[in-house]
Amino acid sequence: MGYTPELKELAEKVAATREKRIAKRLAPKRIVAYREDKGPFRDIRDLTRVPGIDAEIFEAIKGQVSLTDEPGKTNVNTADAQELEKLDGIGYFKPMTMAERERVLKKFHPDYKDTGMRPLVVGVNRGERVPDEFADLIEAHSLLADAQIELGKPNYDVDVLVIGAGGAGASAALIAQEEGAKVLLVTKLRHGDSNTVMAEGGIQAADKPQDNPVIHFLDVVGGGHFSNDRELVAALTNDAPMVIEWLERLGVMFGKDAEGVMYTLHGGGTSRKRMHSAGDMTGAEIMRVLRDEIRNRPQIEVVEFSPVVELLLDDAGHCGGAVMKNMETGDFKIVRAKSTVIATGGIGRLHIQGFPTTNHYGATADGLILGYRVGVGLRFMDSIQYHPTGAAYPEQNIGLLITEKVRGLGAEPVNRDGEDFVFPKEPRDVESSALMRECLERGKGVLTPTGRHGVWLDSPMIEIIQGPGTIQHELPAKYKQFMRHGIDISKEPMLVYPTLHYQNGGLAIKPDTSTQIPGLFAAGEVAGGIHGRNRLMGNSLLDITVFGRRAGIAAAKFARGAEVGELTLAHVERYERELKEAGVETDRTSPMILPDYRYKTG
Ligand code: MEZ
Repeated sequence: MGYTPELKELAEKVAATREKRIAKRLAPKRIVAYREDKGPFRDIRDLTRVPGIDAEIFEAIKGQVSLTDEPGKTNVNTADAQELEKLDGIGYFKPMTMAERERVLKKFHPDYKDTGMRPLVVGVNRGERVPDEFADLIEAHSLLADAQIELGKPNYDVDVLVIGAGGAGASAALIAQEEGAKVLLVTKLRHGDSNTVMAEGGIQAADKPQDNPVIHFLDVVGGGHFSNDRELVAALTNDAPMVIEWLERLGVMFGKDAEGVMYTLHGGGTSRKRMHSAGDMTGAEIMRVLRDEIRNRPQIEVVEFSPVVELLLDDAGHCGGAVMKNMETGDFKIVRAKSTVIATGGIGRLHIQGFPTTNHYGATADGLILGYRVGVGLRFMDSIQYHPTGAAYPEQNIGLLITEKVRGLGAEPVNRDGEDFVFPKEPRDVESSALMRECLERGKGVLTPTGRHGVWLDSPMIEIIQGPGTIQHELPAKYKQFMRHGIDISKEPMLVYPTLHYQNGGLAIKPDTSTQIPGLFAAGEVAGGIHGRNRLMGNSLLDITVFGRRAGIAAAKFARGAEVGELTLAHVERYERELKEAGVETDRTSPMILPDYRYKTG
């Protein structure tokens, strides 16, 4: 199938400017000067006539300046270029200043819109704004509201119950078992069905000589607009090198150079190359190994197709397990557990503000609902991450992830006129907003045959910069995914537009993953505060393993000293009363468990 003739024509404009754009990239110490008002400089000494460029500055920079006939919008990344900021008419896309970031975010990022969010009317975070789609689930009845359930005869009796079997849940289960706990791992789909397997581009860890966890910490906090919980960030970045070693020991095959040393790349908002990857299937590779490891440990029991529908508290207010539903028979099963870890992942399948998503089918916010009903507070739930590069074409791929590694390897976003328009490695929220601005305000995006907006992601740059064969070696999944539709991404660019990728917020936790309910822990995407208002690439695979491991340790430790009292669902009754008092009249129930994509009429 490939591109339509109209799109092919536009893709040719990208090819036409490619060489020039790459020349700028490959010569980062050259500054290309052009004056918008008076046309190109004809002589390097023209620079001395520009206000702000005195003889001293001229001497300092003249060796790095070359002249061009190409109007503005050139892209030069060099600290020396800052000297030229005073010179009018120099166009290049260095990272935006904080003020520029704020401006583009406020105008284009969906979180900053007046619509699409509302204050909650029940629970710990009453009065705080969250996306409407999520509020609908919070302000909904329990699936057990009218159920008669016998809690006195549990079907399972364990030390540690782990809910969710993606990367965080699997890490928690492994470590809890190593700590001596009897572990039950339950999941609503198959073991491993999770956003972990959808994560492509890498996992961050400051394990190179030019890097360290403090620099990583600063990047994370800067990327999160300084809103992150600092103690959680310290846990994340300090544990990172150990986690890479742990994963490698278990068998994860990270990409290595000819000397056998793991190589690393940049991601958006990272000041050092610290992205470790396994091609463009890093999450799938990590999940493969964690799942195998669990399958090799018969001490860990795994129950699939069994979503948890409600947590259980005991008469002392401690978490004492959960009620799960067998998806095949519809029966409810009771798990009594001395401690419980929620690791149910994200929210993408709620399609916040109508966005398509990169997320797996089960990402329906279940753990957030379970935790909120027993009284755990939420943080940053008004902050949703839109990955800058979701597929915008072909239609079958809409919203699927085009990993940030594509930009990490050298590709850049380009508009319909073949121009670059943004530094390619801004933090995600900023990059996404810049892509939206290019389409929605500047009218320089590309319209697909079904009327979707997109910009080009110039993937053929990668092989010119990194060498032939790089795409098939480093991005094998993307290559195949597009080849299936007749598009060779090593020769033609991809059409992309932001897609719903991640919930930045979640359940409030401490660095050991404990929540305010004794015996209840949370790890992975379901937890909030680590990434503040914007997560950087590669910190999610890191988060799930760092905090998954920490949850395993803390839950096993808690279980060692715990006795479970009488199990109750009193909190459900309380919640139902609260809904009534708040005047919520609805027949909605939650957790959602599976998204409903049926065609509806009327
Ligand atoms: O951390 C992520 O979200 C990730 C690795 C995504 C990607 O672009 O590949």
